[in-house]
Amino acid sequence: MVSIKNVLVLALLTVGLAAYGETSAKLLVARLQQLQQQGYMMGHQDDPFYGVTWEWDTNRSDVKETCGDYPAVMGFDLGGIEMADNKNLDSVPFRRIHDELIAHYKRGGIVTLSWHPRNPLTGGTAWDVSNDQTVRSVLYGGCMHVKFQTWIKRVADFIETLKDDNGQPVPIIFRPWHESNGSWFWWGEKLCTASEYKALWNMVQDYMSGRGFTNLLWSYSPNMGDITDENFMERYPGDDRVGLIGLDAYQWGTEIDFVNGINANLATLGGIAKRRDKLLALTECGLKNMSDPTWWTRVLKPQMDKYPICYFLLWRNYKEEYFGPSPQLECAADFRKLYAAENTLFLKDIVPSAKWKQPKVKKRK
Ligand code: BMA
Repeated sequence: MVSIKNVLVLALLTVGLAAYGETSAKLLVARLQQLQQQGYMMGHQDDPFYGVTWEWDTNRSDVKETCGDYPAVMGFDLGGIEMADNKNLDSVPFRRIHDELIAHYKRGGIVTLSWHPRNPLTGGTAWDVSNDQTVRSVLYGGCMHVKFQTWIKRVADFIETLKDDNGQPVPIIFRPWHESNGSWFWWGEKLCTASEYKALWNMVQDYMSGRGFTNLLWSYSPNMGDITDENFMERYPGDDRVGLIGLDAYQWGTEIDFVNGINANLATLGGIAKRRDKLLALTECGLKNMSDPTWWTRVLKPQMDKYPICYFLLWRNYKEEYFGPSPQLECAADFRKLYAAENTLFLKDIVPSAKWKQPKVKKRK
C-alpha cells in the first residue's frame, strides 16, 4: 500500500534531487531510500543464467520458479572482462550479462555489479595472494600500472554499453574491491597498506568519473568479522566516494557464531551508515547448499529485521555451491515463507504497476 508518508518522502526527495541535479545514481539512491520504507529487497547473484538443476537456459530463474516472482535485485560479476574474455570467471558470456542486466532494469529491477579481476602481477586469479606487491604494482609508478589502466578501461567500456531504450545509462550499484578486511583477494588487508588500498579504489573511481559516468552508486563492503568503528575507517574510501555500505556475511561455521557475528557487524555498520547518511545492505549472504532448510526464516530473517538494510543478496546457485532456493529442494517451502512476509520485497513489490517507466534523466549541460 502506498502510504501518505511514502508519498511525502518521495516528494521531498524529488525536490531535494532537483536542487542539486539529477543523475541516474542519485535517482537510484532516492529509489532505494524510498523502497526501504516498505522493507528490504531480496537479491540473487547470477539469477537468470543457471540454477541448481539447469544451466544456460533462457527465461529461467530458480527464485521465480520457487516463489513466482523475480528477485528485486540481481547481481552479476565482471571478473574476466579485464582480459577481454568473452565469458566471466564463472563461464557466463558477457553478452548475456549485458542483456540480462538491461532486461532486469527494464522490468523495474535493481542491478549490482561486482568484480573479481585476475591478479595483474602474477597472472593468477583474484584469490592469488602469493605476492603482496600486487596492489602497489598497479598504482602510479608501479610496473603493472599501464597494463592495469587497460584493465580498468575494459571495465568502463563494458559499463558504457549498459543503456536503456532511450540511450540513458542504467543505474548500477558498483561494488569493487570487496571484503578488504579479509586476506583472500590480492587487494586484501594483509596484501596492501590502507593507503595503497585507498589509492587503488580512487584510481578506479577517478577513471570512471573521468569517463563521465553518473550512473554508478559505489558500494563498499567488508566481510563479516571483527569490524569496529576504528578499523572500518582505516580502509573506508570516504564519504564522497561511497554511497552504500555493505556487509558480506555467510554462515560457514555454527549458527550461533553467524548470529552473533552478523548482529555485531550490522549494528556497527548500521551506526556508521546512519551517521554518514549512507545506505546499508547485506551485499552477499547465504548458507552453503542450504544445509538447514529453515535457515532463511529462522536464522537470517530475524537478524535482518533488526537493521535498516535496503537489500540482501544471496550468492549464486552454482550446482556445486548454491545459496538460493530451487523448487525441488527442501528449503523451497521456507523460501516461500520468506516471500510471503510483509517486509521482504521482490520484483512485483517494487514495481507495483506494470506502467513503471524508466526515469528520464536530464542531460547535464
Ligand atoms: C565465489 C564462488 C566462486 C566464484 C566467485 C565469483 O564466492 O562462488 O565459485 O567464482 O564467487 O562469482
